[in-house]
Amino acid sequence: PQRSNTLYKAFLEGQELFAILIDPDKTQPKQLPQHLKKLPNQTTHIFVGGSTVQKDQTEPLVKALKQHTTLPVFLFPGDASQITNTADALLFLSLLSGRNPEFLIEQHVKAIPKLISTNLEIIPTAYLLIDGGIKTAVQRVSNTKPMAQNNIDAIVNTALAAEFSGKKLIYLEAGSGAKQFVNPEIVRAVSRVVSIPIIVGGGLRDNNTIAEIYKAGATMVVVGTAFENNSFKS
Ligand code: 1GP
Repeated sequence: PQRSNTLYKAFLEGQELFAILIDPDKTQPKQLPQHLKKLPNQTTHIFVGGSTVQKDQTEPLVKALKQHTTLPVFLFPGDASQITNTADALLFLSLLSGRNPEFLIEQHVKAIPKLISTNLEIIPTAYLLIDGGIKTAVQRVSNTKPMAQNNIDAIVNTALAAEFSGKKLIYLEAGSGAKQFVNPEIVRAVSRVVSIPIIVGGGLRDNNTIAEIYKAGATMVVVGTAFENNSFKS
């Protein structure tokens, strides 16, 4: 089979990418038209996903999104039940900061019946949970510990091990609603050694911080909570 990598190419083009994360657990399809009106101008992608999404919540939301926006819709799933062929791409996430086989390989195998003949563009993504100063949903649901922000060597080594294992993206995640976003120092250290693009999310609320994150070497940032509660400062 031929698999496309058209959407991945945008990550290699050097543009600053900006994703808004919509959690099907928090947003109903009928709220979308209003919701999308407040998308920041710089938005290039919509991510859909969450840690505690019920089985049939994702597909109706993605279908509604496709009616209201032409931005690419990427699945950012907490587990295999959140996969729907109605989106454009799938971040095939391995939680490499943790050692729970469920999120290293088990959910991936469970996803295959849905993916075997999919048109989704599948992007192998290393997902590293970094301590965001509060116990986040990812930590609770995945039953793994985040990496300490001051353990930069371990974070860098994990990111490089991910690249050498064939991952195409590194996602540095402080967790939704994090008090402390991923320190730009961490982004800088990772970007010095890896050659694949870096995504940063968790606790980002304003464009000044985001500018620092890009400057440190991130290709994409992801904003969820600040968009949901209308507190994002552009
Ligand atoms: C995406 O989980 C984050 O990586 C979103 O975090 O909700 O804190 O923006 P926020």
